[in-house]
Amino acid sequence: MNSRVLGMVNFGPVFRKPVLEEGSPFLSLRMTSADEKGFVEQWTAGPAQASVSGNLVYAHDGEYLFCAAEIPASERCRNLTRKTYLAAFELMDELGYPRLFRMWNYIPRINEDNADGLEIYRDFCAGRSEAFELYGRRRHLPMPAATGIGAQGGNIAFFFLSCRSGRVTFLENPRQMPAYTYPRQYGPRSPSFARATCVQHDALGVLNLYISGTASIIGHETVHRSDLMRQCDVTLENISLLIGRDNLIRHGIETPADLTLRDVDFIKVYVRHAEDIPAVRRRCREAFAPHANIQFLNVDICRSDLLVEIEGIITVPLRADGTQDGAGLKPRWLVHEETSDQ
Ligand code: 3EB
Repeated sequence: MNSRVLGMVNFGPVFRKPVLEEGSPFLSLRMTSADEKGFVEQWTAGPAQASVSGNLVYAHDGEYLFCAAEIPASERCRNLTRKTYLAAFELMDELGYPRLFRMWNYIPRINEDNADGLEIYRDFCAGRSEAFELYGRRRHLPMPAATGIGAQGGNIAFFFLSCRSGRVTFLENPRQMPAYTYPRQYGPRSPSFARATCVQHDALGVLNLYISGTASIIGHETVHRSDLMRQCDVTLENISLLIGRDNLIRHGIETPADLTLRDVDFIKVYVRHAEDIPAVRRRCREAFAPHANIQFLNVDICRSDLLVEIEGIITVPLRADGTQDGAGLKPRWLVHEETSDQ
């Protein structure tokens, strides 16, 4: 069956492993409390073919691949993380969508210890890093933009987007150490991600910038450990620097106008303490454009001293006359009225 839906992700109160629902991949993450409905993120594209392979559920349209997977529960997640990631990389190559540009990883109990006393996030990072290393022996696979964040329950799950022919550029932040070179103090293996990915299809007249989960980290260190507002400010500054003119030029990307926080859309703001959400919301409302889609999710963050993390997407028109032949790949959000912008 062909559908224009590449994939749907529910950010709601119940976890359900990825399945095909009405012919499209559907993953439900437990990211809200029972009385909040949350929102659905829908990725649409050209007519897509959907299928299931092991615990991977995916759809592709000739240019884009969406794939979601559950990592089944275990005492230690390293091996199944490596295995599931490797299966995903193989699928990308088999189907011909080798350019992995954006991944999201949702990890319940992220700051708790596993059976060996290793933090679950660090255990996850170890398996993920091994998968990138093992696969890298076969084919060069750069680190994509990513989010690695807590969830309120369920199993570890991820979803990702890769493409066939788009030009992809991976960005780093000038005042942050690349995460994949973080020192050993943060775990046996570093997190595997870039700070953003730029995806361009020359015929389209737009580029898309997918901004990774961004936090109050300078160099490799968390700054302002227990100061919520300062963590918000550093996080927003990190995004500004990442998308700013100098950094884009450094990465060989030219845009007609400078990009600022006002250009960011589909912003997910992850907040560790529920009681901090009103203050974070006020700060974000000032920083981002009034029309931007923003959702606030109360989950733990991968370092126990981080209070907030922010991700988003920018679509940039490239032609002087403002014409474009498509918007590139961006999501639609179906927001339940009760929980929109309380
Ligand atoms: C950081 O900058 C904060 O493990 O995939 C941000 C984005 C973070 C992605 C991941 C982790 C991840 O290190 C944490």
